[in-house]
Amino acid sequence: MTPEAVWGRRWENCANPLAHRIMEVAVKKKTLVCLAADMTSVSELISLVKDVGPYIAALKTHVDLVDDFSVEKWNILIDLAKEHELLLFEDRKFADIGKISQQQMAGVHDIRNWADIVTAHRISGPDIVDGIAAGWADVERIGGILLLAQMSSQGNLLDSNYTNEVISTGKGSPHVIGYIGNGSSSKEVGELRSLVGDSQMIWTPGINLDNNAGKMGQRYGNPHDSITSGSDIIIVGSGIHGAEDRIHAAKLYAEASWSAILERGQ
Ligand code: 6AU
Repeated sequence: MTPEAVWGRRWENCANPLAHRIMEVAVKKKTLVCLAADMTSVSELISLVKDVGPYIAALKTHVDLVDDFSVEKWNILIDLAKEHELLLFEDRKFADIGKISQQQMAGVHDIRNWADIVTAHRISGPDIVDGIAAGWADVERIGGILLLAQMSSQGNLLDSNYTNEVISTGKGSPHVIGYIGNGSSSKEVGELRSLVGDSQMIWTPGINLDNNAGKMGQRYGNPHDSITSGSDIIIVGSGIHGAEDRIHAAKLYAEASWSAILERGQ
């Protein structure tokens, strides 16, 4: 199948080249899964990606969870991600003023040099988008930002007014590839999709085939409901890396996501 046939309006309307890249990879590998690889060592990350790389479309990291970080080790992970055609997504959740966000793109982890996508909160003002983009520009790279429009954690402060502000900052921005939505609620994902329209993506964490697995305020919905309500990529962490058989689990999430996008149709 072609990306046009699978993604329909989204393919036609998303102008960001990174959005097209992820949509192409998703179709080629028949998966809409972004792996939340929340591991604490580079070797664990590498072994996880070796196992489940064929069943995922993007790799999300929290580089500050890794206790043995070194540029050399991280480069091995980057090469492995490339082998599997995975976009690298650092879930940094930038939240500071624009200038500091630009500087935080550098620093010890040098996110600007390897991440294709990062997350940012809108809390400090709209200039955070320019700050992050300037970080990439400093090393002559271009990346995409996912703004947090909703969250999956209970009691979060991102109410509907806040969500509206996030969308008005992101809409039309060449740097904003899309938004993080609350995957645990298909109602909220549907509302977010109506606000966003077809020209940007929605990625949803808070996804687990076991609705009751959430710990410390995390809430879960399932891949099917999230995608048919308007999510484009499901972000799955412990549902895969915490499973006894993680290859089997990754296949299950990939299949569920792929059948849901085909069902969603144009
Ligand atoms: O599947 P889990 O619950 O093991 O992991 C969910 C992942 C974690 C969180 O940092 C992240 O998704 N996340 C985010 C993101 C992606 O920004 C936002 C949110 O509202 N909830 C959430 O869990 O790596």
